[in-house]
Amino acid sequence: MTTLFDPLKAGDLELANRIVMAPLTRNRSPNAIPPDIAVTYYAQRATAGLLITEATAISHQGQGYSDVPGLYGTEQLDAWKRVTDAVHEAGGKIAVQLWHVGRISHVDLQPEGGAPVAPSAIPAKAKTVLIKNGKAEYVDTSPPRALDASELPGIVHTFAAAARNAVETAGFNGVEIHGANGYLLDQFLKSGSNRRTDDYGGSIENRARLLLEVTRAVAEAAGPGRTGIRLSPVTPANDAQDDDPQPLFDYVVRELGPLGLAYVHVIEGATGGPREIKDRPFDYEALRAAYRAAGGKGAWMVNNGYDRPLAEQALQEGDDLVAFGRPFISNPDLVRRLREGAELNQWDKDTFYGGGAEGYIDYPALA
Ligand code: 8OZ
Repeated sequence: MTTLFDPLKAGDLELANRIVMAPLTRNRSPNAIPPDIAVTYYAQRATAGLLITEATAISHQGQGYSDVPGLYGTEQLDAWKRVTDAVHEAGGKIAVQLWHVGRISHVDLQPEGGAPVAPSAIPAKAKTVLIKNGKAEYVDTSPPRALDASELPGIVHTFAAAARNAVETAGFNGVEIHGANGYLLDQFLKSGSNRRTDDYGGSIENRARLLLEVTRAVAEAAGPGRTGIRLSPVTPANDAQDDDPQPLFDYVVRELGPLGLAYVHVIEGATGGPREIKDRPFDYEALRAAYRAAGGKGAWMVNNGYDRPLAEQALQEGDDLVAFGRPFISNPDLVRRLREGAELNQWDKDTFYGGGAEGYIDYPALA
């Protein structure tokens, strides 16, 4: 019987166990540069089979929150190299999450105070975080402008450049494309945010086009066996909605199947909330089956509200990896605690976003 503590080869990634640290936004990177305490934070958690970093902007335009890190400047890459060196020294593996927020941004965070970009000029009913005087403040996202089709190759290129820099310069073992939670690629996928009438809107094939172009380009840049992708078929996060998500996501994973990716990472239900949403049913087993039927050999990673019993059940049912989010914030040694059935430290929501060492690197490990 497979357990959470068994190793797994996911594409080119040789993972010591099936427990993944989910990407977790922490807003502690002024000027988009990961701070010294990020080196400690990630190294403390290096016993995870795989660490996925907090979402990391591929460009200034791709940034939507105060003090989130980037992957487009030399100082950012140098700081990330210190993180990956420390994780490797501690015996861990780390992938960076490649992020373009699309319309989930604010003019204060955009180049020259411009409007955030989106598939269509439809404002999101969503908030973002601005940090003022060290305090996180929730503000409405700014109305976006629709991207011109001529701008899309540049966005594909920027994802690929970030991926190449991530593995070649910053020392990451892999990259994860953020295709979830109502950010740019998810905005293109979903009918609620995409009203385009060109090759990137309308049919399922058209709405999935940008995500698939990005995935192929990133896989070529980083190596397919070092590339993963995160999807969230039915999350309402950041005003994401699709009229008919099952055929949309079945199509997406069928197209991903032949690419030879390291893994597909699926958020089940509402991100950080209920795993089942009454008016948004979804068959995740059918999704995994569609991926496998299309030749997909990558690891199938699941996420959202898992504890040890539920995670073990997922492995018995054919999932390969389980990503834990908030439990990893408050338990740097989560793998050991799960193995030993030890009690978990409770997390403090007030220190999730912004601030310094407190609530970040001061959660105790077992003696
Ligand atoms: C929480 C706060 C800000 C951003 C996501 C990147 O939901 C995020 C995020 C989460 O994917």
